[in-house]
Amino acid sequence: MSREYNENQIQVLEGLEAVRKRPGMYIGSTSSRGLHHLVYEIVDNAVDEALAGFCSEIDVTIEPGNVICVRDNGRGIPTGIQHQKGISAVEVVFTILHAGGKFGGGGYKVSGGLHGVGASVVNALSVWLEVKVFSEGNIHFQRYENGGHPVTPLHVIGTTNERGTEIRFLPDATIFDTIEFDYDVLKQRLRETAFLTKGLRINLHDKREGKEQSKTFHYEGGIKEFVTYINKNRTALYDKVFYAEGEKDDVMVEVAFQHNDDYTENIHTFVNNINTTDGGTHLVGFRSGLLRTLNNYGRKMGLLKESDKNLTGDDVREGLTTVISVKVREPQFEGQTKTKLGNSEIKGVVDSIVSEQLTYFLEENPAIGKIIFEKGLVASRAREAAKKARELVRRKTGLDSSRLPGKLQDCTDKNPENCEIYLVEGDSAGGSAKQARDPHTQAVLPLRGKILNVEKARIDRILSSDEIKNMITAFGTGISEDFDISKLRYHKIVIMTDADVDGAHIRTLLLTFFYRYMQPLITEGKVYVAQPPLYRVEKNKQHYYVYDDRELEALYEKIGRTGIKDVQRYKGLGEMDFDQLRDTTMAKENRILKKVDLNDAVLADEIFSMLMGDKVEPRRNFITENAAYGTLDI
Ligand code: TTJ
Repeated sequence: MSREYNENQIQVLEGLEAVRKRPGMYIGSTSSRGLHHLVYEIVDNAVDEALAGFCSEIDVTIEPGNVICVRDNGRGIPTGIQHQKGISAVEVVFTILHAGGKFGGGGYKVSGGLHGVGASVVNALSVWLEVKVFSEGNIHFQRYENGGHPVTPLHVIGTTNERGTEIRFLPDATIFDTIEFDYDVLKQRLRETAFLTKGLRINLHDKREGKEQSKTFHYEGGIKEFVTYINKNRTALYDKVFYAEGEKDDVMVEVAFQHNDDYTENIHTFVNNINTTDGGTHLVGFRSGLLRTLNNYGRKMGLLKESDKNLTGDDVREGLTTVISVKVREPQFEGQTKTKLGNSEIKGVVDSIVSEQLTYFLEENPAIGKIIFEKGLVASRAREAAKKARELVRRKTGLDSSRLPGKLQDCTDKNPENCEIYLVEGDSAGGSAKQARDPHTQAVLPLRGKILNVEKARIDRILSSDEIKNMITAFGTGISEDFDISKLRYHKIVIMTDADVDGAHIRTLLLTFFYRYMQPLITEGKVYVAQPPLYRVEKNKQHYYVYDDRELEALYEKIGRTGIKDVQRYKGLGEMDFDQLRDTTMAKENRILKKVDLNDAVLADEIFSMLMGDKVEPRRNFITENAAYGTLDI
């Protein structure tokens, strides 16, 4: 069914070729992360149809062979000929760059956002892609191969009484580092998408052999349920979740929050469903509306005396979990990672919607008003005390000085760009690491046991922990407001813990600490996790290192089960000889380092609050669930 190419189509194919030449420019990277972006690109189109009010359900399936299928029950991509190009609208969507937004009929398009580069980019990066449109009684079909070349025209292949669009594609393994999809990564993202689009049902299925599972996300309460979800392993201070919704000057605003008894703030902000991890004007508007309204309320109710100072923003945000979602017609994203909302008009809109509806909420729920305000008052007093303690600690320990911790085995190279610091669990592993390292560029800092639970402690206690003080002085950066990444003494911070539950705990604690108090370390990609092997297998004088149980099975398949001389299972780093540790985990030529991103840290924080929090039930559930998948070694 091939067809002659006209000039238009040749241009089109050149466009898609450009995507294949520089995929990173379009989807961020060709790592596993970029791979998963392909799915979001496609799903976002269906979400747009849901936001427009014409789609209630989306199915996302990982099929055997890592083929992705996305199906919605919307109106279907238009199948008629587009006069401008002389090809069908479907073909335009899949072969012309940046054609994503053309058929949306206005609206607040998700697919025009951050990586909203459109379905044609997915097509360009696929071995093959098939589209089916179910509309007006017919099933329309087209297939593309080899990076977006149509191999059939759009044609009718049958009749139907369903409506919707279905896309199936196989990512190109010559472009991506891996085409193995991670169910949990998609699960996390699709859950978030469902929270942000209330009423929308999203079903995720894994149909790969041995991995069969599925999950449905459907939240009638939208971001209100998102807040409940974030707080589920924490102890909420009151049972309602504040929720405000409004539209002003063509901007749609939704805000939900609830306080818990922790000391940290959890805030997630979104613009057109895109996670704005650097905040921006919507966040600023929320903060000012919240603070002014609470102080007005405190004055009015006599909770603040005439001589008392107003609460500060920090006071009212202690233990506050918030989700903000705004829909903006022409969002401007700023900052290096383009994850900060710049539109100045949004601040006032969010401020006024929050203050108006919060004033009303506090009047209706005076008991909650009192709890919130009193939490702020306690925080305010504690903050004053902590400030004094912190100044004292700073002076006593010389956190700002260049005196390095005694436990640190520093490297000799003083250029931070060449230097790495290994954070190692326990003194004995620290000893092996010291012998295994390259002393020119690799420093080792042993950490003793569990580090402090930073979710449950204010800054004064955090700063009195030796392990934390050692890290701060070794890094040279300071902490929280004083944090300065330009002073970082090592450009790689490598967490190296045992491959067991305790190791996982310590890793989680460290990530949580970095996430809460040294976040730029994570956003600027300075933190890594070392991957020590779990087994050493010896056969015929050859040895093999294996990183998990699945790999061990695969190795047995490959080399055969007979004649294996020795299988050593490393319980901890300390059991490895230093040369084994060097060859497998520390030497730059061989080692595998996993770079930590903000998603990992947020997840760590979530897992952490569950493992370490006050509630027993979620902890037990987590441990049993994960023990079944073998990710936790219990
Ligand atoms: C646009 O306006 C006219 C009616 O159809 C609208 C439309 O394009 N709807 C639409 C597109 N629904 N679903 C899609 C879609 C779904 C997936 C999974 C992938 C893509 C590229 C589009």
